[in-house]
Amino acid sequence: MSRITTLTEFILQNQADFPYATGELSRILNDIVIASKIVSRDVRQAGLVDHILGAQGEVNVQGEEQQKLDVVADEAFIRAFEQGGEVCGIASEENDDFVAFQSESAKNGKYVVLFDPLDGSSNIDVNVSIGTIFSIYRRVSPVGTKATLEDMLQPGTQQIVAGYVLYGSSTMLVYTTGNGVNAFTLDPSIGEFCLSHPNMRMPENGRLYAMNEGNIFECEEGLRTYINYCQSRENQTGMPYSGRYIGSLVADFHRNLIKGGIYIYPDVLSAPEGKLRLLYECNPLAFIAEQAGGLATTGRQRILEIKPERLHQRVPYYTGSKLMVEKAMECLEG
Ligand code: P6P
Repeated sequence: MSRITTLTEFILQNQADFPYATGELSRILNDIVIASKIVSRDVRQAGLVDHILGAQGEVNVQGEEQQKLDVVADEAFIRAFEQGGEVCGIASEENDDFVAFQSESAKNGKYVVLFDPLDGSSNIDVNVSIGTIFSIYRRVSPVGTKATLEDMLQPGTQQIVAGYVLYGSSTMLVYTTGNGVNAFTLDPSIGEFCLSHPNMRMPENGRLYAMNEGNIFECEEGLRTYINYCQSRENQTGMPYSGRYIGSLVADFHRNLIKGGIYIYPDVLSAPEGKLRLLYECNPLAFIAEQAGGLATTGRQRILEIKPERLHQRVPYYTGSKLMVEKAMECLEG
């Protein structure tokens, strides 16, 4: 039986990835591990514990009905970062504005974390996989002061760490520090995330495309051309691709990371800038995609190079296998 490497051991073994960080980033990653285990426990109980299942009755900044688990997950991550002492502030999908932590120790934190605590939460009540997505940046404001909006509005190329937690048939944590992508599966019997997919590589090509085709008549002609290509025998497989759309970004992304594929959420009439949020959905997954050999663009521009202007800014999103994203971009160019 091969030796088990826990995430905690892996982080310590690879602390050299952050030579300047003297353990601070490792502690933030462990904050994420703790919060992920709490959320995983609550997600697994969602169908059993009435007080969690169902809508919170509130509407978040996105205009989406907030699910109680959204709130639970948001609070779990915020609490972990605030108590961990290395993070000076956060931005989250569930909070209208960013949060600058008030304690003196937090003001001395050198990092900010942007996250979507529970993406795909509309799937909670139907027991479909959901996920947490996170990005860690070094602050640009002076240490010792409160975090600022500028700390949050950095291009994705400035990310130090990015990752996601997938609450699926198993709970997995996948992350990159810019030295490749590694995935860990939670073993509930010992309560540890264990290295299960070292040095992940996204297949250069694939035959799975993920898009809400209900939008097909609301998107641009070039995208319809690409979808027709996927459904034809003209593609490199000589057979129609398979459509696989879970309606949960993290689950669709993770499948494509392993099997190859493309995920598309374009700008459509009902969402002229696209639906997905740049800071805490598109950027972290783009960092992972590129680190695994894939691509992430707006269909025309590299996601990581976009200079953010607003906290909840949305962008069109094409991400996945390199050759599939390139073909989609070629079709969009007409
Ligand atoms: P639609 C979930 O709300 C989400 O942000 C992603 O996880 C998912 O891929 C997408 O929106 C689904 O959106 O419009 O197809 O229901």
